[in-house]
Amino acid sequence: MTGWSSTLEPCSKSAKIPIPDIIKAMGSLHAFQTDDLRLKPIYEKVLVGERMDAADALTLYCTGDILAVGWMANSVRERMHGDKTYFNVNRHINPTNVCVAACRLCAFGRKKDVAGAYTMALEEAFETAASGYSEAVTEFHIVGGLHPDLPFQYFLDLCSGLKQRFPQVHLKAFTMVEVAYLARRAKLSIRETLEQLKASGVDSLPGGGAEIFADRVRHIICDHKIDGDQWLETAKLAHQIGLKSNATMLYGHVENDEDRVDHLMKLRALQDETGGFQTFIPLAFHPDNTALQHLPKTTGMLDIKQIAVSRLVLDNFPHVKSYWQMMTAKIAQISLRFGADDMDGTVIEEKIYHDAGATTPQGMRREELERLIRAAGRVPIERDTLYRPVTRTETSVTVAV
Ligand code: V47
Repeated sequence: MTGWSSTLEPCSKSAKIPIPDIIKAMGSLHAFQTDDLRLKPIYEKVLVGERMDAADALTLYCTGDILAVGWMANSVRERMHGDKTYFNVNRHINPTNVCVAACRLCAFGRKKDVAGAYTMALEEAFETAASGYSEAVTEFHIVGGLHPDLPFQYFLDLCSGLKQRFPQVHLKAFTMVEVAYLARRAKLSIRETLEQLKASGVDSLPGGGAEIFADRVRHIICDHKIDGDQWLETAKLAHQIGLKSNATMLYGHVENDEDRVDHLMKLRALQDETGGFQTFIPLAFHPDNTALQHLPKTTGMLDIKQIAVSRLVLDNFPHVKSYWQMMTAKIAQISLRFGADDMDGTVIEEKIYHDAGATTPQGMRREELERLIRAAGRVPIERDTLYRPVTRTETSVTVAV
């Protein structure tokens, strides 16, 4: 206990100690402990940096000892990033919610002539982009429905128009599902489609549309989307032409632990091959207003565990993001001690989760993100989409290259 008395003030003065110092002092006191003997060999692997296999991953999902899993994930996270915790100042743009797919998981997509369906004219999309610009955003995150009539040229013009107007903003645009659909409509190969999107200004791809790769699950939740292998193949092609991407996993619906493990293993195998993934983002299923609204919402325990298991299994992914919009700010903050090193960004206007019943705010100011990160005992680092630190002054935004 000598370490304790030398680093902490007596209780009566504890209110004056900054929260991060208290958390750090506690960290050094806690050795790994668990009553679940199945976790011991996994702990041995974590200590020496050995890769988890599928059986380990299943054990991590099955155990009730969330603190032991969190301890291991946190130690890996700290080995990789120390206290650094990333966020960015971004704006979501959803150019259309018209979608041919009718996925059961989704509350955002609409058929084109029904109430609530919208498609932005290009000028409208540029105005939407500009309305977040007062925050000096460094990223536009652009995703939308699979529109049956919009020509490929619309998307090329959207990206080149945004680049022309906002040259310093990174365009993280179009999921693998959208890319594959655009390719089909334009009668181009996936590679050609990606090359044209890149030439028009796309800088990287978001991680959406991955859902769960297992066919059995995909048939239930998103029957009309490309299958898991096609998603992975599209990501591989993107990486091959020099576009980084993220990857997601939608959990908390009809999948089981084996499906989740299969999903993580497939992503890890592709990452071994290409190294093109930056960030893994587990997405909690929001059932409201979807065809699966009879399903219960995910629990805090599952959300936290999903973050921790992802960090432990995806040893070749640089970052695990706890997307505050989807997790809630409170769970996202706690997950910074369970494996996550990124909270996503200011967002400004979120539609996909809010159509599905999310109760989080539409956006968050950068000061609030920083406050949450500091209160978790971590050091906030504003990043650009490629994880380069961003420096702000009253009048300028600089990215360290
Ligand atoms: O692909 C759709 C999911 C994704 C629901 O790359 C739903 O940085 C829960 O991918 N309940 C789009 N999830 C969002 C996405 C994303 C978000 C934040 C950051 C990044 C990134 C990517 O949202 C879809 C789908 O998996 N989704 N409907 C729903 N009802």
